[in-house]
Amino acid sequence: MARLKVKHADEKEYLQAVQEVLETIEDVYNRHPEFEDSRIIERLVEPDRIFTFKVTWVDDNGEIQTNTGYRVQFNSAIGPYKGGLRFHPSVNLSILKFLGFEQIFKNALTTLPMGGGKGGSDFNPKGKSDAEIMRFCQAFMLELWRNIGPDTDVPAGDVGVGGREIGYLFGMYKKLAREHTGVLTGKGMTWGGSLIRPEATGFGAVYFVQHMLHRVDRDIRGMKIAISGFGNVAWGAATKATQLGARVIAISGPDGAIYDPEGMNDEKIAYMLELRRSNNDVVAPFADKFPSATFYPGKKAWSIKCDIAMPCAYQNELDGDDAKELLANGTWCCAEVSNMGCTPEAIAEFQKARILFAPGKAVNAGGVATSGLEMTQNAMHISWSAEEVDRKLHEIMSNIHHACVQYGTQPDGYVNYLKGANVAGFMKVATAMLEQGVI
Ligand code: 2IT
Repeated sequence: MARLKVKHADEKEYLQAVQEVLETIEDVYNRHPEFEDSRIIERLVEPDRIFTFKVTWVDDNGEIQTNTGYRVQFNSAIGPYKGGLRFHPSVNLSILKFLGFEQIFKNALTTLPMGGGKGGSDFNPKGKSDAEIMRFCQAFMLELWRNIGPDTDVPAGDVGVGGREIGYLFGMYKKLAREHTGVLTGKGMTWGGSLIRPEATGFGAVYFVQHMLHRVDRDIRGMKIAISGFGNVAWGAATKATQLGARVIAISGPDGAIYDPEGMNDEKIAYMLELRRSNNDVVAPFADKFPSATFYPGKKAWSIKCDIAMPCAYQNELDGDDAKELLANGTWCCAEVSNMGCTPEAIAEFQKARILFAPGKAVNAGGVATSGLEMTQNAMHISWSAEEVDRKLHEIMSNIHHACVQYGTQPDGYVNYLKGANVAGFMKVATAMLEQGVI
């Protein structure tokens, strides 16, 4: 860690992600001298390779715009590189390396054969027209296509990249490579996409929460849930939680939080999607449309009293002070759905209070797991029914929960899900690296 801090002093998100994993796997690592002999940690924290490229495109005013594109191919010990693309102005190498590093363990937890990768651009989709989004995606793929492939590296969506963007990216890949293969996941349903993939991250997260609750003889029905964000992941989580009888009383955006004591319903959930599609990145209009809702400018969802908190937006969106506020309000479960949504201080608060806390790489793994199922269907040239995919997703989330409990149960019975997820993911990847020799 000390060496990494010197080498990558300015990559704070990457250092945070590595530190969290190393701290939690320490005792297991020390029980396996063969890992140390093979320098597994030193090899694991270094990406296999990183591509950085220029993306130039012309906006609707005829102005030439330049962005930076990236793909981090982090680790392929257990399968082809797999992970999303993030389009957001904050994107830089530190963020993509943290996401790629997390993805290695998350993908291992799914039990499917997928390595870890991540990519994206500092392109800001906010306020862009559909034509501009298309031209940007095409220019991005013009560079990326030579480095990806259905058995090499399979990107998907992440923040700022949804079905529309995957469509434009896929169209350009197909034109350049002259092949129609499963090179991306999150595709449209008529051209190779998997049913349930759009819902999968949020649905899987709620299935995971159900398992956590059932273990302590509780049920999600009637629980008050605060969700942050209003994108694809928040939408899926709100949909499933509402279906199961929970009350989603808060959502949020960069502009503030919405509190709706009546909870979500089909109409409100559909409106979340509409707000997202408008590309304005504001949640305030929700309160204009629904009289039961109030908008709190500049507030986070964590200021609202709830049983269960589900961060569904960005890294470090829930800090130590937010955790204290939630705990003071009686929150007894936090399921991180965003990648690294909680700061180390927040996690420490939750664990000190002995409440249920599970990390993103376990809770949100249903998204990439269903991407894995999309790859399987593409490779077999078939498509499964929604029921079939949902059943498999259920089973995967149940297995991940089981692995967390197996590796994370403390002597006093408290389940440290963070440790459980990291150890389970690490053991699989480290063993695969050992067996494949020094490469
Ligand atoms: O963080 C994630 O796991 C994703 N953005 C989904 C990745 C994928 O390949 O489906």
